[in-house]
Amino acid sequence: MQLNKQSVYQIYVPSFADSNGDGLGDLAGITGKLEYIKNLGVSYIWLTPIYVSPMNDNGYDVAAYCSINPRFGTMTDFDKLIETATSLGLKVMLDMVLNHTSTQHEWFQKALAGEERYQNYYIFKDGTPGQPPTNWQSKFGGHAWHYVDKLGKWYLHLFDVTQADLNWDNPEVRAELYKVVNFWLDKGVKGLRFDVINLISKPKIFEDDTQGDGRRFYTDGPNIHSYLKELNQNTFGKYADVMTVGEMSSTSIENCLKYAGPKQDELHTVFNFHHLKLDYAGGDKWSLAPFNFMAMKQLFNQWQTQMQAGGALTALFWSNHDQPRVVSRLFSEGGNNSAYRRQSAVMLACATFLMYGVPYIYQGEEIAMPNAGFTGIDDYRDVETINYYKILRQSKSEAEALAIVAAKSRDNARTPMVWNGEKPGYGYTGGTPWLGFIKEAATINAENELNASGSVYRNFAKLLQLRQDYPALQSGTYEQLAAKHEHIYAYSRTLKEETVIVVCNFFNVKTSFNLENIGIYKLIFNNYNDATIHNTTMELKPYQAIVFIGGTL
Ligand code: TEU
Repeated sequence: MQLNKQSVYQIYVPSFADSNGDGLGDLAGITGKLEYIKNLGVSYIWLTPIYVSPMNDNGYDVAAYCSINPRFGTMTDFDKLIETATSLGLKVMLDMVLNHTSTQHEWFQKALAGEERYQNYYIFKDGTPGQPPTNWQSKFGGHAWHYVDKLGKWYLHLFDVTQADLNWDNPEVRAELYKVVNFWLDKGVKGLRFDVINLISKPKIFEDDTQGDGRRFYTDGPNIHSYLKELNQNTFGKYADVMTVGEMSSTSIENCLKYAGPKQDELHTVFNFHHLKLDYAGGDKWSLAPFNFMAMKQLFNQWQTQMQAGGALTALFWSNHDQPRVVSRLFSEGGNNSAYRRQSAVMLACATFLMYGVPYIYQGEEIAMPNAGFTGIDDYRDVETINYYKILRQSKSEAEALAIVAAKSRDNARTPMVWNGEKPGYGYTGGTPWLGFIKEAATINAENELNASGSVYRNFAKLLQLRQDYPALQSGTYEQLAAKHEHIYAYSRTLKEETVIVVCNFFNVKTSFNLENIGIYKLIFNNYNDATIHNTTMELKPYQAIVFIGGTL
Protein backbone atom coordinates (compact mmCIF):
# COMPACT_ATOMS: atom_id res chain seq x y z
CA MET A 1 0.00 0.00 0.00
CA GLN A 2 1.32 3.44 -0.90
CA LEU A 3 0.91 5.24 2.41
CA ASN A 4 1.40 8.76 1.07
CA LYS A 5 -1.65 8.32 -1.19
CA GLN A 6 -3.97 7.59 1.76
CA SER A 7 -6.21 10.07 3.57
CA VAL A 8 -8.52 9.67 6.55
CA TYR A 9 -11.92 10.99 7.63
CA GLN A 10 -12.37 10.85 11.39
CA ILE A 11 -15.79 10.00 12.78
CA TYR A 12 -16.58 10.87 16.38
CA VAL A 13 -19.10 8.06 16.73
CA PRO A 14 -21.38 9.58 19.42
CA SER A 15 -21.88 12.72 17.32
CA PHE A 16 -22.05 11.61 13.69
CA ALA A 17 -25.46 10.17 12.89
CA ASP A 18 -28.14 8.66 15.13
CA SER A 19 -30.25 6.01 13.37
CA ASN A 20 -32.53 5.02 16.29
CA GLY A 21 -33.51 8.34 17.83
CA ASP A 22 -31.83 7.84 21.22
CA GLY A 23 -29.84 11.06 20.80
CA LEU A 24 -26.49 9.30 20.38
CA GLY A 25 -24.76 8.47 17.11
CA ASP A 26 -24.43 4.80 16.15
CA LEU A 27 -22.93 2.35 13.66
CA ALA A 28 -26.03 2.07 11.48
CA GLY A 29 -26.07 5.89 11.30
CA ILE A 30 -22.52 5.85 9.97
CA THR A 31 -23.29 3.16 7.38
CA GLY A 32 -26.04 5.41 6.04
CA LYS A 33 -23.57 8.27 5.48
CA LEU A 34 -20.71 6.44 3.81
CA GLU A 35 -21.42 7.83 0.33
CA TYR A 36 -21.06 11.37 1.68
CA ILE A 37 -17.61 10.46 3.02
CA LYS A 38 -16.59 8.48 -0.03
CA ASN A 39 -17.34 11.42 -2.31
CA LEU A 40 -14.78 13.51 -0.48
CA GLY A 41 -12.17 11.14 -1.88
CA VAL A 42 -10.69 9.79 1.35
CA SER A 43 -9.48 6.20 1.58
CA TYR A 44 -10.11 5.54 5.30
CA ILE A 45 -12.71 6.20 7.95
CA TRP A 46 -11.43 6.26 11.53
CA LEU A 47 -14.04 5.43 14.15
CA THR A 48 -13.44 6.63 17.73
CA PRO A 49 -13.91 3.81 20.30
CA ILE A 50 -16.98 1.65 19.71
CA TYR A 51 -16.43 -0.84 22.55
CA VAL A 52 -18.36 -1.52 25.74
CA SER A 53 -17.71 1.43 28.03
CA PRO A 54 -19.30 3.40 30.87
CA MET A 55 -18.59 6.44 28.64
CA ASN A 56 -16.99 8.61 31.31
CA ASP A 57 -14.54 9.60 28.57
CA ASN A 58 -16.90 8.77 25.71
CA GLY A 59 -15.45 5.35 24.97
CA TYR A 60 -11.78 6.03 25.72
CA ASP A 61 -12.57 4.17 28.93
CA VAL A 62 -12.92 0.63 27.58
CA ALA A 63 -14.67 -1.98 29.73
CA ALA A 64 -14.63 -4.83 27.16
CA TYR A 65 -12.33 -4.62 24.14
CA CYS A 66 -13.94 -7.16 21.83
CA SER A 67 -17.62 -6.24 22.17
CA ILE A 68 -19.62 -3.40 20.68
CA ASN A 69 -21.15 -0.83 23.01
CA PRO A 70 -24.90 -1.66 22.78
CA ARG A 71 -25.65 2.07 22.57
CA PHE A 72 -23.74 2.11 19.25
CA GLY A 73 -25.30 -1.11 17.92
CA THR A 74 -24.33 -4.76 17.53
CA MET A 75 -21.53 -6.80 16.00
CA THR A 76 -23.86 -7.42 13.06
CA ASP A 77 -24.09 -3.63 12.57
CA PHE A 78 -20.31 -3.48 12.63
CA ASP A 79 -19.96 -6.27 10.05
CA LYS A 80 -22.49 -4.48 7.86
CA LEU A 81 -20.52 -1.24 8.19
CA ILE A 82 -17.28 -2.96 7.10
CA GLU A 83 -19.08 -4.65 4.21
CA THR A 84 -20.68 -1.41 2.94
CA ALA A 85 -17.46 0.55 3.39
CA THR A 86 -15.49 -2.08 1.50
CA SER A 87 -17.99 -2.07 -1.36
CA LEU A 88 -17.45 1.70 -1.64
CA GLY A 89 -13.67 1.35 -1.55
CA LEU A 90 -13.35 2.72 1.99
CA LYS A 91 -11.16 1.06 4.62
CA VAL A 92 -12.03 1.10 8.30
CA MET A 93 -9.58 2.29 10.98
CA LEU A 94 -10.34 1.55 14.63
CA ASP A 95 -9.17 3.30 17.74
CA MET A 96 -7.06 1.08 20.03
CA VAL A 97 -7.00 2.37 23.60
CA LEU A 98 -4.21 0.27 25.06
CA ASN A 99 -2.62 2.59 27.62
CA HIS A 100 -5.47 2.19 30.11
CA THR A 101 -8.80 0.48 30.69
CA SER A 102 -11.96 1.58 32.41
CA THR A 103 -12.00 0.70 36.09
CA GLN A 104 -15.12 -1.28 35.13
CA HIS A 105 -13.04 -3.65 33.00
CA GLU A 106 -13.10 -7.22 34.32
CA TRP A 107 -9.32 -7.12 34.89
CA PHE A 108 -9.56 -4.08 37.12
CA GLN A 109 -12.55 -5.47 38.97
CA LYS A 110 -10.57 -8.65 39.71
CA ALA A 111 -7.66 -6.52 40.86
CA LEU A 112 -9.99 -4.66 43.22
CA ALA A 113 -11.33 -7.98 44.51
CA GLY A 114 -7.78 -8.76 45.62
CA GLU A 115 -6.48 -11.02 42.80
CA GLU A 116 -2.76 -10.36 42.67
CA ARG A 117 -2.48 -11.58 39.10
CA TYR A 118 -4.76 -8.75 37.96
CA GLN A 119 -3.21 -6.17 40.27
CA ASN A 120 -0.07 -6.80 38.20
CA TYR A 121 -2.05 -5.81 35.11
CA TYR A 122 -2.11 -2.23 36.42
CA ILE A 123 0.24 0.06 38.27
CA PHE A 124 -0.58 -0.40 41.93
CA LYS A 125 1.75 0.86 44.66
CA ASP A 126 1.48 0.18 48.39
CA GLY A 127 0.98 3.31 50.42
CA THR A 128 -0.94 5.35 52.89
CA PRO A 129 -3.79 7.79 52.32
CA GLY A 130 -2.75 11.38 51.64
CA GLN A 131 0.70 10.32 50.44
CA PRO A 132 0.56 9.43 46.75
CA PRO A 133 3.65 7.60 45.41
CA THR A 134 4.66 10.61 43.29
CA ASN A 135 3.46 14.18 42.73
CA TRP A 136 2.39 13.49 39.13
CA GLN A 137 -0.70 15.21 37.76
CA SER A 138 -3.49 13.68 35.70
CA LYS A 139 -3.89 15.12 32.19
CA PHE A 140 -7.48 15.80 33.11
CA GLY A 141 -6.55 17.78 36.25
CA GLY A 142 -5.78 16.73 39.83
CA HIS A 143 -3.59 13.87 41.08
CA ALA A 144 -2.57 11.00 38.81
CA TRP A 145 -2.93 8.49 41.68
CA HIS A 146 -6.01 7.20 43.42
CA TYR A 147 -6.05 5.41 46.77
CA VAL A 148 -8.03 2.20 47.23
CA ASP A 149 -8.76 1.89 50.92
CA LYS A 150 -9.51 -1.80 51.09
CA LEU A 151 -6.28 -2.70 49.29
CA GLY A 152 -4.08 -0.11 50.99
CA LYS A 153 -2.73 0.69 47.53
CA TRP A 154 -2.63 3.56 45.04
CA TYR A 155 -3.18 3.05 41.32
CA LEU A 156 -1.94 5.26 38.49
CA HIS A 157 -4.36 7.05 36.16
CA LEU A 158 -2.77 9.50 33.74
CA PHE A 159 -6.29 10.42 32.58
CA ASP A 160 -9.59 10.20 34.49
CA VAL A 161 -9.76 8.39 37.82
CA THR A 162 -11.89 5.77 36.02
CA GLN A 163 -9.12 5.14 33.45
CA ALA A 164 -6.46 2.98 35.12
CA ASP A 165 -3.07 2.72 33.39
CA LEU A 166 -2.08 -0.76 32.27
CA ASN A 167 1.27 -2.29 33.20
CA TRP A 168 2.99 -2.91 29.87
CA ASP A 169 6.05 -4.26 31.66
CA ASN A 170 3.94 -7.36 32.41
CA PRO A 171 4.26 -9.72 29.40
CA GLU A 172 0.83 -11.18 30.16
CA VAL A 173 -0.76 -7.75 29.63
CA ARG A 174 1.02 -7.31 26.32
CA ALA A 175 -0.14 -10.75 25.16
CA GLU A 176 -3.77 -9.92 26.13
CA LEU A 177 -3.62 -6.67 24.18
CA TYR A 178 -2.17 -8.33 21.07
CA LYS A 179 -5.15 -10.71 21.15
CA VAL A 180 -7.45 -7.68 21.13
CA VAL A 181 -5.70 -6.11 18.13
CA ASN A 182 -5.76 -9.42 16.24
CA PHE A 183 -9.45 -9.89 16.96
CA TRP A 184 -10.25 -6.68 15.08
CA LEU A 185 -7.75 -7.34 12.29
CA ASP A 186 -9.43 -10.71 11.74
CA LYS A 187 -12.72 -8.88 11.31
CA GLY A 188 -11.38 -6.94 8.34
CA VAL A 189 -10.18 -3.75 9.97
CA LYS A 190 -7.47 -2.14 7.78
CA GLY A 191 -6.33 0.73 9.96
CA LEU A 192 -5.38 1.16 13.61
CA ARG A 193 -5.09 4.41 15.53
CA PHE A 194 -3.25 3.80 18.79
CA ASP A 195 -4.42 6.15 21.54
CA VAL A 196 -1.63 7.87 23.57
CA ILE A 197 0.62 4.97 22.63
CA ASN A 198 3.86 6.75 23.55
CA LEU A 199 2.79 6.80 27.21
CA ILE A 200 2.65 3.02 27.70
CA SER A 201 6.20 2.48 28.95
CA LYS A 202 6.47 3.71 32.53
CA PRO A 203 9.81 4.24 34.30
CA LYS A 204 11.38 1.55 36.50
CA ILE A 205 11.54 3.92 39.46
CA PHE A 206 8.61 6.19 40.31
CA GLU A 207 9.83 9.53 41.65
CA ASP A 208 8.54 13.07 42.15
CA ASP A 209 8.86 15.46 39.24
CA THR A 210 10.40 18.65 40.59
CA GLN A 211 10.18 20.31 37.16
CA GLY A 212 6.73 19.41 35.92
CA ASP A 213 3.69 17.14 36.05
CA GLY A 214 5.56 13.86 35.63
CA ARG A 215 5.27 13.55 31.85
CA ARG A 216 9.03 13.59 31.28
CA PHE A 217 9.24 10.20 33.06
CA TYR A 218 6.66 8.31 31.01
CA THR A 219 6.49 10.18 27.64
CA ASP A 220 8.43 8.15 25.03
CA GLY A 221 9.35 5.97 28.04
CA PRO A 222 12.30 3.57 28.49
CA ASN A 223 10.95 0.49 26.63
CA ILE A 224 8.65 2.26 24.18
CA HIS A 225 10.50 1.30 21.00
CA SER A 226 10.87 -2.35 21.92
CA TYR A 227 7.18 -2.57 22.93
CA LEU A 228 6.09 -1.08 19.60
CA LYS A 229 8.32 -3.46 17.66
CA GLU A 230 6.80 -6.35 19.59
CA LEU A 231 3.26 -5.04 18.98
CA ASN A 232 4.04 -4.79 15.27
CA GLN A 233 5.47 -8.33 15.09
CA ASN A 234 2.59 -9.88 16.97
CA THR A 235 -0.26 -8.09 15.24
CA PHE A 236 -0.45 -5.85 12.15
CA GLY A 237 3.12 -6.56 10.96
CA LYS A 238 1.75 -9.62 9.15
CA TYR A 239 -0.51 -7.48 6.92
CA ALA A 240 0.69 -5.50 3.89
CA ASP A 241 -2.59 -3.59 3.61
CA VAL A 242 -2.95 -2.16 7.12
CA MET A 243 -2.02 1.42 8.02
CA THR A 244 -1.28 2.39 11.61
CA VAL A 245 -1.00 5.78 13.28
CA GLY A 246 0.22 6.42 16.80
CA GLU A 247 -1.08 9.30 18.85
CA MET A 248 2.11 10.74 20.33
CA SER A 249 1.60 13.02 23.28
CA SER A 250 4.32 15.69 23.92
CA THR A 251 6.80 13.76 21.76
CA SER A 252 10.00 14.67 19.88
CA ILE A 253 11.07 14.44 16.24
CA GLU A 254 13.88 12.14 17.31
CA ASN A 255 11.39 9.63 18.72
CA CYS A 256 8.92 10.01 15.84
CA LEU A 257 11.69 9.17 13.37
CA LYS A 258 11.87 5.83 15.17
CA TYR A 259 8.11 5.36 15.59
CA ALA A 260 7.41 5.89 11.90
CA GLY A 261 10.78 5.32 10.25
CA PRO A 262 10.44 2.77 7.43
CA LYS A 263 13.14 0.44 8.74
CA GLN A 264 12.17 0.54 12.40
CA ASP A 265 9.23 -1.91 12.25
CA GLU A 266 7.20 0.09 14.75
CA LEU A 267 4.28 2.09 13.29
CA HIS A 268 3.57 3.60 9.87
CA THR A 269 2.69 7.18 10.81
CA VAL A 270 2.37 9.47 13.85
CA PHE A 271 0.29 12.32 15.19
CA ASN A 272 2.09 15.08 17.04
CA PHE A 273 0.45 18.12 18.62
CA HIS A 274 3.14 20.76 18.83
CA HIS A 275 1.44 23.02 16.25
CA LEU A 276 -1.75 22.88 18.31
CA LYS A 277 -0.04 24.27 21.39
CA LEU A 278 0.88 27.58 19.75
CA ASP A 279 -2.03 29.31 21.46
CA TYR A 280 -1.16 28.04 24.96
CA ALA A 281 0.30 30.75 27.21
CA GLY A 282 3.43 29.26 28.83
CA GLY A 283 2.40 25.78 27.73
CA ASP A 284 -0.90 25.94 29.64
CA LYS A 285 -3.90 24.80 27.60
CA TRP A 286 -6.34 26.52 30.00
CA SER A 287 -5.16 30.04 29.21
CA LEU A 288 -6.06 32.44 26.40
CA ALA A 289 -3.26 33.47 24.07
CA PRO A 290 -3.06 34.43 20.38
CA PHE A 291 -1.89 31.79 17.89
CA ASN A 292 1.81 32.21 17.06
CA PHE A 293 1.94 32.06 13.26
CA MET A 294 5.70 32.48 12.84
CA ALA A 295 6.33 29.67 15.33
CA MET A 296 3.91 27.50 13.32
CA LYS A 297 5.91 28.06 10.15
CA GLN A 298 9.11 27.11 11.90
CA LEU A 299 7.56 24.00 13.42
CA PHE A 300 6.06 22.78 10.15
CA ASN A 301 9.38 23.33 8.42
CA GLN A 302 11.31 21.47 11.10
CA TRP A 303 8.97 18.47 11.23
CA GLN A 304 8.52 18.27 7.48
CA THR A 305 12.20 18.40 6.58
CA GLN A 306 13.44 16.13 9.34
CA MET A 307 10.68 13.55 9.08
CA GLN A 308 10.97 13.42 5.30
CA ALA A 309 14.75 13.03 5.51
CA GLY A 310 14.12 9.93 7.63
CA GLY A 311 11.29 8.70 5.37
CA ALA A 312 8.84 8.95 8.30
CA LEU A 313 5.26 10.08 7.64
CA THR A 314 3.23 12.34 9.91
CA ALA A 315 -0.51 12.84 10.04
CA LEU A 316 -1.46 16.23 8.55
CA PHE A 317 -4.27 17.76 10.57
CA TRP A 318 -5.71 20.71 12.46
CA SER A 319 -8.70 19.07 14.06
CA ASN A 320 -9.87 16.08 16.03
CA HIS A 321 -12.31 15.33 18.83
CA ASP A 322 -9.92 16.82 21.43
CA GLN A 323 -9.34 20.17 19.74
CA PRO A 324 -11.52 23.27 19.42
CA ARG A 325 -12.78 23.92 15.88
CA VAL A 326 -9.96 25.33 13.82
CA VAL A 327 -11.95 28.07 12.05
CA SER A 328 -12.97 29.50 15.42
CA ARG A 329 -9.56 28.99 16.90
CA LEU A 330 -7.14 30.51 14.43
CA PHE A 331 -9.18 33.47 13.27
CA SER A 332 -10.96 35.88 15.53
CA GLU A 333 -13.06 37.31 12.71
CA GLY A 334 -12.05 35.61 9.47
CA GLY A 335 -12.93 32.06 10.17
CA ASN A 336 -15.94 31.92 12.35
CA ASN A 337 -19.05 33.14 10.66
CA SER A 338 -17.88 36.02 8.54
CA ALA A 339 -17.64 36.58 4.82
CA TYR A 340 -14.37 34.63 4.88
CA ARG A 341 -15.55 31.49 6.66
CA ARG A 342 -15.24 29.31 3.58
CA GLN A 343 -12.00 30.77 2.28
CA SER A 344 -10.24 30.41 5.62
CA ALA A 345 -11.41 26.81 6.11
CA VAL A 346 -10.20 25.86 2.62
CA MET A 347 -6.93 27.76 3.00
CA LEU A 348 -6.16 25.86 6.21
CA ALA A 349 -6.80 22.54 4.51
CA CYS A 350 -4.63 23.56 1.57
CA ALA A 351 -1.76 24.51 3.90
CA THR A 352 -1.68 21.08 5.55
CA PHE A 353 -3.12 18.54 3.09
CA LEU A 354 -0.39 19.06 0.50
CA MET A 355 2.58 18.62 2.81
CA TYR A 356 4.51 15.34 3.19
CA GLY A 357 2.32 12.92 5.15
CA VAL A 358 -1.23 11.61 5.41
CA PRO A 359 -4.11 14.17 5.57
CA TYR A 360 -6.93 13.85 8.11
CA ILE A 361 -10.36 15.48 8.01
CA TYR A 362 -12.34 15.59 11.24
CA GLN A 363 -16.13 15.35 10.82
CA GLY A 364 -17.63 18.79 10.27
CA GLU A 365 -14.33 20.34 9.18
CA GLU A 366 -15.44 19.83 5.56
CA ILE A 367 -18.41 22.13 6.24
CA ALA A 368 -16.35 24.56 8.36
CA MET A 369 -18.27 23.97 11.57
CA PRO A 370 -17.41 26.55 14.26
CA ASN A 371 -17.05 26.13 18.04
CA ALA A 372 -20.07 25.15 20.12
CA GLY A 373 -20.82 28.63 21.47
CA PHE A 374 -22.01 27.23 24.82
CA THR A 375 -22.66 29.81 27.53
CA GLY A 376 -23.23 27.81 30.74
CA ILE A 377 -21.17 25.04 32.35
CA ASP A 378 -24.23 22.78 32.25
CA ASP A 379 -24.04 22.75 28.45
CA TYR A 380 -20.79 20.76 28.60
CA ARG A 381 -20.40 16.97 28.95
CA ASP A 382 -16.64 16.45 28.65
CA VAL A 383 -14.93 15.11 31.78
CA GLU A 384 -11.75 17.14 31.16
CA THR A 385 -13.73 20.38 30.72
CA ILE A 386 -15.78 19.84 33.86
CA ASN A 387 -12.66 19.03 35.95
CA TYR A 388 -10.77 22.06 34.67
CA TYR A 389 -13.72 24.40 35.10
CA LYS A 390 -13.65 23.55 38.81
CA ILE A 391 -9.89 24.16 38.93
CA LEU A 392 -10.26 27.49 37.07
CA ARG A 393 -12.99 28.64 39.42
CA GLN A 394 -10.54 28.43 42.35
CA SER A 395 -8.77 31.52 40.97
CA LYS A 396 -11.14 33.06 38.40
CA SER A 397 -14.61 34.55 38.19
CA GLU A 398 -17.41 32.55 36.61
CA ALA A 399 -17.31 34.76 33.50
CA GLU A 400 -13.53 34.35 33.11
CA ALA A 401 -13.66 30.60 33.61
CA LEU A 402 -16.54 30.25 31.13
CA ALA A 403 -14.66 32.31 28.51
CA ILE A 404 -11.64 30.00 28.78
CA VAL A 405 -13.76 26.87 28.62
CA ALA A 406 -15.70 28.24 25.64
CA ALA A 407 -12.44 28.64 23.73
CA LYS A 408 -10.71 25.46 24.88
CA SER A 409 -13.25 22.73 25.61
CA ARG A 410 -13.10 19.47 23.69
CA ASP A 411 -16.89 19.67 23.40
CA ASN A 412 -16.35 22.37 20.76
CA ALA A 413 -15.46 19.59 18.37
CA ARG A 414 -18.00 17.12 19.69
CA THR A 415 -21.27 18.91 18.95
CA PRO A 416 -23.42 16.70 16.71
CA MET A 417 -22.85 16.77 12.97
CA VAL A 418 -25.36 19.09 11.28
CA TRP A 419 -26.70 17.31 8.20
CA ASN A 420 -29.41 19.79 7.20
CA GLY A 421 -31.12 22.93 8.48
CA GLU A 422 -34.25 21.22 9.81
CA LYS A 423 -35.01 21.75 13.48
CA PRO A 424 -34.94 20.19 15.97
CA GLY A 425 -32.62 17.28 15.02
CA TYR A 426 -30.82 18.78 11.97
CA GLY A 427 -30.72 15.38 10.27
CA TYR A 428 -28.54 14.00 13.08
CA THR A 429 -31.23 12.66 15.39
CA GLY A 430 -34.97 12.17 15.75
CA GLY A 431 -34.57 12.51 19.53
CA THR A 432 -32.82 14.73 22.03
CA PRO A 433 -29.09 15.03 21.26
CA TRP A 434 -26.63 14.03 24.01
CA LEU A 435 -24.81 17.36 23.43
CA GLY A 436 -26.21 20.60 21.99
CA PHE A 437 -25.89 21.71 18.37
CA ILE A 438 -23.89 24.70 17.15
CA LYS A 439 -25.95 27.92 17.21
CA GLU A 440 -25.51 28.35 13.45
CA ALA A 441 -27.03 24.93 12.55
CA ALA A 442 -29.79 26.43 10.42
CA THR A 443 -27.22 27.85 7.99
CA ILE A 444 -23.99 25.89 8.55
CA ASN A 445 -24.91 22.33 7.61
CA ALA A 446 -23.87 19.63 5.15
CA GLU A 447 -26.82 20.11 2.81
CA ASN A 448 -26.10 23.83 2.39
CA GLU A 449 -22.40 23.21 2.00
CA LEU A 450 -22.72 20.65 -0.76
CA ASN A 451 -24.61 23.18 -2.87
CA ALA A 452 -22.78 26.38 -1.93
CA SER A 453 -20.60 28.31 -4.32
CA GLY A 454 -17.03 28.04 -3.00
CA SER A 455 -18.18 24.95 -1.08
CA VAL A 456 -15.68 23.87 1.57
CA TYR A 457 -16.67 20.22 1.01
CA ARG A 458 -16.00 20.38 -2.74
CA ASN A 459 -12.73 22.24 -2.26
CA PHE A 460 -11.57 19.60 0.23
CA ALA A 461 -12.36 16.96 -2.39
CA LYS A 462 -10.35 18.90 -5.00
CA LEU A 463 -7.35 19.14 -2.69
CA LEU A 464 -7.41 15.41 -2.00
CA GLN A 465 -7.68 14.74 -5.72
CA LEU A 466 -4.54 16.85 -6.31
CA ARG A 467 -2.65 14.49 -4.03
CA GLN A 468 -3.71 11.60 -6.25
CA ASP A 469 -2.93 13.42 -9.52
CA TYR A 470 0.51 14.82 -8.73
CA PRO A 471 3.20 12.37 -7.57
CA ALA A 472 5.18 15.40 -6.32
CA LEU A 473 2.48 15.84 -3.67
CA GLN A 474 2.98 12.26 -2.55
CA SER A 475 6.72 11.91 -2.32
CA GLY A 476 8.17 15.22 -3.58
CA THR A 477 10.75 16.98 -1.44
CA TYR A 478 9.27 19.65 0.84
CA GLU A 479 10.93 23.04 0.97
CA GLN A 480 9.60 26.08 2.78
CA LEU A 481 9.40 29.31 0.76
CA ALA A 482 9.28 32.91 2.01
CA ALA A 483 10.22 31.76 5.52
CA LYS A 484 10.21 35.32 6.89
CA HIS A 485 6.89 36.44 5.34
CA GLU A 486 4.56 37.53 8.15
CA HIS A 487 1.29 36.57 6.47
CA ILE A 488 2.06 33.79 4.05
CA TYR A 489 2.94 30.16 4.64
CA ALA A 490 4.34 28.73 1.40
CA TYR A 491 6.20 25.64 0.34
CA SER A 492 7.19 23.62 -2.68
CA ARG A 493 7.12 19.88 -3.29
CA THR A 494 9.58 18.73 -5.94
CA LEU A 495 9.84 15.36 -7.64
CA LYS A 496 12.19 15.05 -10.61
CA GLU A 497 11.11 17.71 -13.13
CA GLU A 498 7.88 18.61 -11.34
CA THR A 499 7.54 21.32 -8.68
CA VAL A 500 4.20 22.04 -7.04
CA ILE A 501 4.01 25.32 -5.11
CA VAL A 502 1.51 26.05 -2.35
CA VAL A 503 0.93 29.64 -1.21
CA CYS A 504 -1.45 30.39 1.69
CA ASN A 505 -2.37 33.76 3.17
CA PHE A 506 -3.26 33.10 6.82
CA PHE A 507 -4.57 36.60 7.54
CA ASN A 508 -7.43 38.98 6.83
CA VAL A 509 -5.15 41.25 4.80
CA LYS A 510 -4.18 41.70 1.19
CA THR A 511 -0.59 40.69 0.73
CA SER A 512 1.86 39.70 -1.96
CA PHE A 513 4.18 36.81 -2.67
CA ASN A 514 7.41 37.30 -4.54
CA LEU A 515 7.69 35.10 -7.63
CA GLU A 516 11.17 36.28 -8.58
CA ASN A 517 12.75 32.92 -9.30
CA ILE A 518 9.56 30.94 -9.74
CA GLY A 519 7.72 30.84 -13.03
CA ILE A 520 4.09 29.77 -13.14
CA TYR A 521 3.42 27.01 -15.59
CA LYS A 522 -0.11 26.14 -14.53
CA LEU A 523 -2.52 27.12 -11.72
CA ILE A 524 -4.09 23.99 -10.23
CA PHE A 525 -5.98 25.29 -7.19
CA ASN A 526 -7.41 28.58 -5.98
CA ASN A 527 -10.02 29.21 -3.28
CA TYR A 528 -11.16 32.41 -5.04
CA ASN A 529 -12.41 32.75 -8.58
CA ASP A 530 -9.43 34.73 -9.71
CA ALA A 531 -5.78 35.30 -8.95
CA THR A 532 -3.80 38.46 -9.68
CA ILE A 533 -0.39 37.57 -11.00
CA HIS A 534 2.18 40.03 -12.34
CA ASN A 535 5.55 39.14 -13.74
CA THR A 536 7.34 38.97 -10.45
CA THR A 537 4.62 39.01 -7.79
CA MET A 538 1.35 37.37 -6.92
CA GLU A 539 -1.24 39.47 -5.04
CA LEU A 540 -3.27 37.50 -2.50
CA LYS A 541 -6.66 38.34 -1.06
CA PRO A 542 -7.59 37.59 2.59
CA TYR A 543 -7.16 33.86 3.29
CA GLN A 544 -6.39 33.14 -0.34
CA ALA A 545 -4.75 29.78 -1.12
CA ILE A 546 -3.15 29.11 -4.48
CA VAL A 547 -1.42 26.02 -5.82
CA PHE A 548 0.51 25.99 -9.07
CA ILE A 549 3.04 24.01 -11.00
CA GLY A 550 6.28 25.93 -11.19
CA GLY A 551 8.25 26.45 -14.35
CA THR A 552 8.03 28.51 -17.51
CA LEU A 553 5.43 28.16 -20.20
O1 TEU B 1 -6.03 11.95 23.95
C1 TEU B 1 -4.83 12.13 24.58
C2 TEU B 1 -4.52 13.46 24.96
O2 TEU B 1 -3.35 13.72 25.22
C3 TEU B 1 -5.60 14.49 25.02
O3 TEU B 1 -6.71 13.97 25.64
C4 TEU B 1 -5.14 15.64 25.78
O4 TEU B 1 -4.54 15.24 26.97
C5 TEU B 1 -6.27 16.52 26.14
O5 TEU B 1 -6.96 16.89 25.01
C6 TEU B 1 -5.66 17.66 26.87
O6 TEU B 1 -6.21 18.82 26.51
C7 TEU B 1 -6.52 10.68 23.77
C8 TEU B 1 -7.90 10.75 23.17
O7 TEU B 1 -7.83 11.34 21.91
C9 TEU B 1 -8.81 11.48 24.12
O8 TEU B 1 -10.08 11.69 23.60
C10 TEU B 1 -8.87 10.66 25.39
O9 TEU B 1 -9.60 11.37 26.35
C11 TEU B 1 -7.49 10.37 25.95
O10 TEU B 1 -6.58 9.93 24.97
C12 TEU B 1 -7.55 9.28 26.97
O11 TEU B 1 -7.82 8.06 26.35
